[in-house]
Amino acid sequence: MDLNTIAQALIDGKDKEVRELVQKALDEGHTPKEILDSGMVSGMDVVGKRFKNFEIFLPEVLISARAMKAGMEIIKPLLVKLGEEMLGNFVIGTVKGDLHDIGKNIVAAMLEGAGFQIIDLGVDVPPEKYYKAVIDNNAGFLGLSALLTTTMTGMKNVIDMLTKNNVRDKVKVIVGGAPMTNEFAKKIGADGYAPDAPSAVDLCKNWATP
Ligand code: B1M
Repeated sequence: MDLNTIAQALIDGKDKEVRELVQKALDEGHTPKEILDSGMVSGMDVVGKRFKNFEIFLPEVLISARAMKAGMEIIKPLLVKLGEEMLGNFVIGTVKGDLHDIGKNIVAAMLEGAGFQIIDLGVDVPPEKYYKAVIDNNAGFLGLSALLTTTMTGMKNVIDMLTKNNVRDKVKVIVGGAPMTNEFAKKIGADGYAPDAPSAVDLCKNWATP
């Protein structure tokens, strides 16, 4: 089957259809990653562009986001199953003030698939909550996601909090999200930046097994 049909169903916000098509694609032998990249993420890209150009509005975006979630419910366990070894505890969340979690969830699922133990704090996470989770779980990795230019600046507050409490050198910090750049990551003192989920996995696996 053409994976564009999944993208189109997602654009149209048809969650039931997305779920059925994702299952059909798997049954036909497409890999979870192909379905994610060429079906769901490419559909969400179109939604993003249309939203940006004022061709669609928030309700449509939300409906597509719900369809994305429906597909992810099938894909996520399969991505997770691909991982074998455990590479360490990994705290992840979307920063304070930011409710976008689709990309963060994909990154978390792929990291889990790669073998990290994921502690997902969800969205709108304040610096204290990240800090506490790192300490409580003795985490070696921390992932910060932000999709808004107004919230990405909050990432520095999280890193500053780790530094202030003398744990900065015990945890590798990776940042990501659409507005992010390598330069910004360096400027705020993160250890690394990844533009997408597969690059995040490569980078963190390198840290875990140098
Ligand atoms: Co929002 N939104 N949104 N939105 N939204 C954007 C981000 C925006 C670019 C749209 C636009 O104007 N073109 C824009 C931000 C502009 C800016 O800041 N410069 C925007 C805005 C303005 C807003 C609101 C302010 C709108 C309003 O209310 N007026 C509002 C803010 C709410 C808040 O957070 N406080 C808002 C709300 C929403 C919805 C709730 C409707 C919904 C989110 C639903 C949800 O996440 N559960 C939503 C959506 C869906 C989008 C777009 C259309 C799609 C985002 C998405 O899911 N992309 C988005 C436009 C766009 O990005 N094209 C937009 C698909 C996802 C797979 O990609 O998240 O980039 P992405 O994740 C990638 C990489 O970035 C990377 O890997 C992922 C997978 O490859 N990555 C990481 C992400 N996190 C990472 C972490 C890592 C490493 C890599 O390490 C830890």
